[in-house]
Amino acid sequence: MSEKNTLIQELETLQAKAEAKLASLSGEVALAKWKTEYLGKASPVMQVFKRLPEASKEERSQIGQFANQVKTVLEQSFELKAETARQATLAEALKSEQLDVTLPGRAPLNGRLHITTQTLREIYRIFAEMGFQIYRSPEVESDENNFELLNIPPHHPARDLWDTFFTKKEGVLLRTHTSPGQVRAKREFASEPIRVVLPGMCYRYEQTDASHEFQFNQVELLVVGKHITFANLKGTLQEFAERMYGKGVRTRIRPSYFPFVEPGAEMDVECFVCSGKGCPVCKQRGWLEILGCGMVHPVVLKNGGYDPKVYSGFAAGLGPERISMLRYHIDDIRNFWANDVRFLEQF
Ligand code: FA5
Repeated sequence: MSEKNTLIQELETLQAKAEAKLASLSGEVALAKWKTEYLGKASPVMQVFKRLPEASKEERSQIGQFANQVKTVLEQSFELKAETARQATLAEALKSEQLDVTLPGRAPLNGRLHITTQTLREIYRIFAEMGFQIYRSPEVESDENNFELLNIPPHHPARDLWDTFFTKKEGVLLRTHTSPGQVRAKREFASEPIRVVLPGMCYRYEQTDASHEFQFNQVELLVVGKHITFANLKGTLQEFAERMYGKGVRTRIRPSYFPFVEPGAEMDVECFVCSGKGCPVCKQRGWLEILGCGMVHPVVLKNGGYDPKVYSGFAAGLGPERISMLRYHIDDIRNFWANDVRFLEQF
């Protein structure tokens, strides 16, 4: 047999074998392997081109042509098969990773400010319009600032008004009200005029109920200057109530006792639940207390560095949670710090 016939026969066998193998394959990895084996540089078809010099001159072009033909046929078969494999992979992916673009999207959950933060900011805004600045003071306080300098010496029965959390360190406690901040502000500014609000968390060892928590916020008001009168205090609080709750809100100021003011008072707002008739929220009183207030006691002014013969002042302690309760008709203060989103997301 001539060299031509041998090579052509070899190529025919090779083509048949390659095509049969290709037909039996599936998967892109197997196909890539097939391509290297039958069309790569070291593949038998390519080797035929190297062996061409072995054939005679006349046979060379015929063998070359035939080898080229085999190579083209194999390449076309490969492309066809590869395309079919790509389509199969795509169809599989479309089936397994199905995405229904007609489904409604999921709304992102928006965070928001806690209801007390919102109320605190509203309180700051109202008092800022009246010329008050914010003065911050610590939640962990000395007994001296929380009680003694506010005219409540040790063993004075007035201490019973505030059930206190004491720390293990002698003379250090969690403040029961924001009034100790008064001492700090006065000592810092004496004897300049003062018009500040002192906000923050307070703590009391309380039996909790619908209107009492053991942690709650207060906002203290403090005004010190010359010729400050009880009329200024009343006017400021009435203006605050109207800006907070709207014109026509029913309030009352009644006498009360706090050792650090003289005279002392409390301000109530009509109960939103019973409209003044009496219910468990207002303890049958018809009114809800929102703040304590009064004219700063001469001893307390003196402790802060102001001469009570020259200066006078007023102070008040507001409860922002109670103020929110009245505003949004919330009937239990324990909701504020229970961290139940069903409650929190309503505001
Ligand atoms: C005081 O704490 C005084 N320091 C207020 C004050 C300041 C009087 C300056 C005079 C001059 P009282 O204990 O009443 O007072 O609390 C004031 C306000 O804090 C209350 O009106 C109420 O709104 C709020 N509050 C008091 N205790 C609680 C509590 N357990 N839970 C929620 N809010 C409370």
